[in-house]
Amino acid sequence: MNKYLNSFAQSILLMFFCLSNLSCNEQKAQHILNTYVMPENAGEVIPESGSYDKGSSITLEAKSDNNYEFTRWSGDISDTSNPFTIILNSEMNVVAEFSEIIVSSKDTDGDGVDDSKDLCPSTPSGFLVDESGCKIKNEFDDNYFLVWGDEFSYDGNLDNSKWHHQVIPPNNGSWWNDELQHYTNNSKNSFVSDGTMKIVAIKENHTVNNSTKNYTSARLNSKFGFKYGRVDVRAKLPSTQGTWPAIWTLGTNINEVGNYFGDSEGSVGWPKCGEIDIMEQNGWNKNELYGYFHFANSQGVYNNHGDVTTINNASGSYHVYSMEWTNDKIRILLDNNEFVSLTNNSNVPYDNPHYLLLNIAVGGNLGGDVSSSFSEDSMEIDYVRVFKKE
Ligand SMILES: [Ca+2]
Repeated sequence: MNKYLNSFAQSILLMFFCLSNLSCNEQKAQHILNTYVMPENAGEVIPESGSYDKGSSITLEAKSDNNYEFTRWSGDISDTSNPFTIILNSEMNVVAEFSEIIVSSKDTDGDGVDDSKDLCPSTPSGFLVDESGCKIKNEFDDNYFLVWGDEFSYDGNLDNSKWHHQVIPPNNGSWWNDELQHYTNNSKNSFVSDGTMKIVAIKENHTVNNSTKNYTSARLNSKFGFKYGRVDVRAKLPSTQGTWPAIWTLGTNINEVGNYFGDSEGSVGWPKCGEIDIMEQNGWNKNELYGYFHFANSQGVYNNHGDVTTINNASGSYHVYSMEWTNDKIRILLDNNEFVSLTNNSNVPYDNPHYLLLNIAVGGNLGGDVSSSFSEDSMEIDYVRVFKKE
């Protein structure tokens, strides 16, 4: 109470004093200080803009927000000190300039994840990583990590950086095995939607180099070659009589015209290049699945080895079709259960890189008679993944 009275009394006294003395008005004169921040939202200046007594000594402090640092004062002052003290003898405009902090980027293991975020900073080259920079483990076998794949988490045409369409019939205007289709790169024969890739066989006439076929389909090559590893493909198969879907590999050294690798990795031809059929389904019994090896033995003579297993509801539900390939064994698996294997030794040609093929043939040796009611049918692929051991 006393303090308030004292203060009130002082104000009254000062008022009388000032009424009789011009210099008092000069002492009470104020000036405006305007403070600005550049760029906006980079930080703040303390104190804020306002009116202050003429001649005031004001200490300005620039405070930066995250990702910015103070660089200099500009406007009516020019200095780099912070805090900085001014004497307010006139209206002043002061700008606090900030600059964005660029975190020095370094990716020591070259996996695409900056060291500052990389929880696994020494990933060997060739392995794909998650957002923490760590290898992606195979869901069935802890020894394998992802090196290539397509999750089909996009819409429209296939990812051109990963897939090649084989469209040139290599066998005098036809494909092999008396098949009835041409393969096209038309988007109605292969496309991605709703998280899966579709290969669609269609009953329609199509002509390539004066050769007309009554069905179209797609035959894809991975633009990725690999030696040894594990392949997992999760897929639903077609159900119509006469369709012959396949998930398989060939040596990149095949000399077949129109395949992605051409003769860039040798041209030994088939069967010397080696073939691994991870999944084939015939056209007449959709509850049977083939896993097969076709190859030339050490004398260059054609040979094969394989087996058939039973599959239930291959068109109505997804199954995982897999192959594990090491320098001493190749295993073929359905839903992670091995049903055929081949010893890999000098008698078989399985120590060269292979590429993946995905296709539906129509008719032919393993397609058989095509249903008269066939109009179109598809293979739906949820993912294709290739893994390697570290
Ligand atoms: Ca890294």
